[in-house]
Amino acid sequence: MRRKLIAGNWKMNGSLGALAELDAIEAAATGTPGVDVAVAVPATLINPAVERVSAVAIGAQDVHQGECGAHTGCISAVMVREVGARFSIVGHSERRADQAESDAHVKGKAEAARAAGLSVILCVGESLEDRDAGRAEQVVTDQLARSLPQGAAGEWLSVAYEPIWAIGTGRTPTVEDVAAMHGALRARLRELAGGEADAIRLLYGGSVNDANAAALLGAGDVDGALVGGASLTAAKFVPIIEAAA
Ligand code: G2H
Repeated sequence: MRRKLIAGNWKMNGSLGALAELDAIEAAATGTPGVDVAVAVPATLINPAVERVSAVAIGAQDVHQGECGAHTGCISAVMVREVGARFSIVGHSERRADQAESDAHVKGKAEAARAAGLSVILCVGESLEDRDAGRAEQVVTDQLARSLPQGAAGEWLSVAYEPIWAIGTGRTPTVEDVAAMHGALRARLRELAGGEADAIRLLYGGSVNDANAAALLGAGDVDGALVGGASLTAAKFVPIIEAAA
């Protein structure tokens, strides 16, 4: 009942010229009607990307938890929605680390995004230290509990499990480890979101590429992927979309 979602995250990469990659990504999205395709671009590229493609949902990589005010350099959910964004990532581990975002911040950002009419991809994930100490599931499900927005519902919320040690490193957990973590997240969602829990998509993120996508997407309770480096070009991203079909 949950449609697959393949979402790209361009991070601090891209330019007006790079938007040409979206043309072939859009063609792949049109050719795989059973898969939802999205790309989170830098804020400067949201509007030109929205004007270029329609079959690919264009989104933001972060929003501020407020609507407007004295927050130099920040961008609100209302602002990105006005220029055509359909969703925002919140709580990516790079922002949790670089901008010291807490779970409370992340929850506020998710709620602000929802209030502005955006869908949300909420990221959670453990460090290598947590994994090696055998506490990964506890850490990640606790992070989920603290950052889950009020009224969480499958219509607008996806949760991305991104082990920090797998991001941009070429390392991935085993398919069994991914399935176990997604099972733990689903169980915690059932406690937290009641009847909505089974409608919320669980994405895997961290070094997804064309070679490992089919196996990761085939793991239990994996409803899609959040893809960084391999989403920057259509040549690398389209095979991942096709693997989800
Ligand atoms: C994890 C992922 C995208 P990459 O950050 O969110 O990036 O696929 O480059 O590991």
